[in-house]
Amino acid sequence: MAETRRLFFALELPEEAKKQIIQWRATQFPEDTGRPVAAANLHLTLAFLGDISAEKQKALSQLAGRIRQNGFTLTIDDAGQWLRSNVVWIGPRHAPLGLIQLANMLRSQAARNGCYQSPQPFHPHITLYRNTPRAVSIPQPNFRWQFKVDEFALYESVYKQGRTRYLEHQRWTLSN
Ligand code: 3AM
Repeated sequence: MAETRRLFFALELPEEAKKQIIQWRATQFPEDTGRPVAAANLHLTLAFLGDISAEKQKALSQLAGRIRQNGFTLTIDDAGQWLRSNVVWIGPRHAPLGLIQLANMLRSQAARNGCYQSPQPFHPHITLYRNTPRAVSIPQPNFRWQFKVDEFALYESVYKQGRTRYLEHQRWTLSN
């Protein structure tokens, strides 16, 4: 069988934002909340592609490279839990149009190339905990992390020796 890779497009977070998020998380949630996502793995997923061939990766990378849009400012000022997927997340209360446009474009390119896309609308979020065993009390979002986004990237999710790592494959700059 041809080799495949588990790939997704995402936004990386600035190091400073990651530090602040980790500090906030450590002070706000009990230890048994769930499996905390490692600082290095904090990201905002734009489009999940699934396990795809090198050929499909190339086609989708070419399409991603043709996206022409400006960067945008992202404000992370909300938090919540999804009981269906058992995750605790933070994200923007109001997603900027640029973020929605970028994700919708990547998701429709993926769908047109045979990558299953969830019919649910895009809910931009950064997962903080996975496998949350029960409903947790979500603290008031007493934060407002804001940063400029002018790049996006293609990542591979690699699961090895019980750990998930995200390897960056390619990165694109957002400009008109
Ligand atoms: O950042 P989050 O946690 O939203 O949940 C996975 C993670 O996104 C998501 O892809 C990102 C990198 O692994 N993911 C994994 N399997 C998925 C699937 N079958 C999926 N998203 C949609 N459908």
